[in-house]
Amino acid sequence: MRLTQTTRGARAATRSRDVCVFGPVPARRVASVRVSAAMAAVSGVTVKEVPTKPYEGQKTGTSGLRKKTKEFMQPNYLANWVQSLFAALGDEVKGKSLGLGGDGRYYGKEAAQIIIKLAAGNGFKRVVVGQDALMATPAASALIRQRKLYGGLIMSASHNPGGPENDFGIKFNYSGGEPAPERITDKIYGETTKVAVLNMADIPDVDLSKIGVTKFGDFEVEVVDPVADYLVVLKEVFDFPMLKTFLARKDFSLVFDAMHAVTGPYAKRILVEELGAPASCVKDGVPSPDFNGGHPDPNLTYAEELVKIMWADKAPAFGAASDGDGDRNMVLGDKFFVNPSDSVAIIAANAQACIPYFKQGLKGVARSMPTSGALDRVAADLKLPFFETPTGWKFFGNLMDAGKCSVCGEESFGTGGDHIREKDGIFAVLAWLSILAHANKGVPDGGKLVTVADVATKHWQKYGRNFFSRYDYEECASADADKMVAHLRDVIAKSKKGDKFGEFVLEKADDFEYVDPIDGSKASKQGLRFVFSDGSRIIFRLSGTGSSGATVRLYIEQYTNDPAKLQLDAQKALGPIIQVALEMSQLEKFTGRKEPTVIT
Ligand code: G16
Repeated sequence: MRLTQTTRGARAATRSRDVCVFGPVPARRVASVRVSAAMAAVSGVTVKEVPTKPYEGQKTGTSGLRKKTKEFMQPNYLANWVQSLFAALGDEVKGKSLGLGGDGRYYGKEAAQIIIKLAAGNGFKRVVVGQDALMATPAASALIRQRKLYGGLIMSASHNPGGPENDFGIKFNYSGGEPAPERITDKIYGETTKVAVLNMADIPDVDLSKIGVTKFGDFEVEVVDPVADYLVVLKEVFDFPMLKTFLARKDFSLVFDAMHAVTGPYAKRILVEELGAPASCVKDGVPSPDFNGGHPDPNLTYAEELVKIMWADKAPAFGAASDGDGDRNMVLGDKFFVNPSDSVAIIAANAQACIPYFKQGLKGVARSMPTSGALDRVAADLKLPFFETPTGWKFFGNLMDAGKCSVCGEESFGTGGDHIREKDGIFAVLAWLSILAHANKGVPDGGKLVTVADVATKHWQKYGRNFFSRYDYEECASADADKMVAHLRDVIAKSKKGDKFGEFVLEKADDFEYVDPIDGSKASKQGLRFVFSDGSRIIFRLSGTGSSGATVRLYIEQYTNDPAKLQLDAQKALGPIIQVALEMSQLEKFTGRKEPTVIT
């Protein structure tokens, strides 16, 4: 990047001391940009009114706006959305503090500078930003809560690949640290269709590589350690000394795959520096703008290097991976995959005994609709309030704020607790390590270690097993996917209780609708589901996180409590119901796809 005069000045100033102060910066003359002193949103900061025109399609998906990086890099594309957000929030942002960070992907640093200028131009008094514009999503949620910020912007397209040819994204989280609810995202979208002026503070770029405060009049930018606030929260949740003792066992070893994404620095700090694990346990721990050309999605397909390690002859006892922005997780044992739907159920079942933060017991639990019913059985056993929400972490926020949910999870490799308001990959790792540490308390080092597989098997023996699988058909033509959905709606309309689909007898078929028990808001068309008399389910949804085309998701679930079947391979156990799903949807006919892109 070529440095402008002012940028060089700013960099030199921030290098020389921790706090640098700029006076009002003289407004530059820019063609068609109006500079108005009356627009000084914060004292001492001049604001330029930059004319702009709306872009089509800036509608927020399951989690923020995700598009191709090149789309985001078009003139004012990002700025339009951010300005629309601030317009949707209105006057209440004036004088407030905004959090900012991202997963380190390509365009993040430039985007941060644009956001800082817009924040100052729209009346925020302070931006608290992670060093080098880095901040894992759960850490951003923790930062917002710890520092009582008005909210925060997270620059990430999560598990989607990064780089100039791939994806970028942005989302807003509110003061509780939770992703903005639909009533706000709908409002933002409305603003994007009419945005005409960007309020840009006329300030130089800020050096984000150095921790410290930079002041421009009454506006300030504080660059912070992206791990620190989050670590404080995690220490309140987990018993760090117990974990440290456990990780010191000679018969236990672990590997954490950061997938060249944001969790590398977190894993080094938490697992290595705090808990004493060897530095070599962190794989691919340096964040890279394009995730080293990889797809930072912690599943059996995209985390194949970790899978190889965990299925090798002398595999570590524990393996985990996290995604681009650190909110997803995959947990593995020695040659053992923990399905995310099982993972949240197992964490919930063991939370009170193993995790200090939950020692009074859980207030309730929740899962997204497509997630398997394993958690339901734990809730029934522990007599806990239970909630089934649409896909999207934002739906858990109200339940947590109302004190009705302590642990929640999704089949999409998301697990979390009410310590923050985002799903939390490192939380899941520490939760599993806590469960293992507890299970091995009486086992001498070098004795028969209770493994991840043992913990899961014990759980299935008690509750039965919900076999679960998800088939993803990525980047289908949107029109084809829409036709398949229309066909399935037709099947639902024509179906009735008692109809037979293969060997399965229909109990009900519907398009999932959710009424939030706290604020009464309604979310419709949240997935087409077929529920059968034995509790088996087939669900179809279109992903809301892709950046092009349509990703069809097919979720299949079947329960057994037959001890002889507990250890069956999930794909084998689910074979017949998968066939039923493919036939009823005519997926191949509509999409032309013979095989899924990813099987979980
Ligand atoms: C986001 C949401 C999750 C959701 C997931 C998948 O995760 O936060 O709640 O389950 O997308 O959504 P979809 O099935 O619509 O693609 P992330 O990790 O991508 O931010």
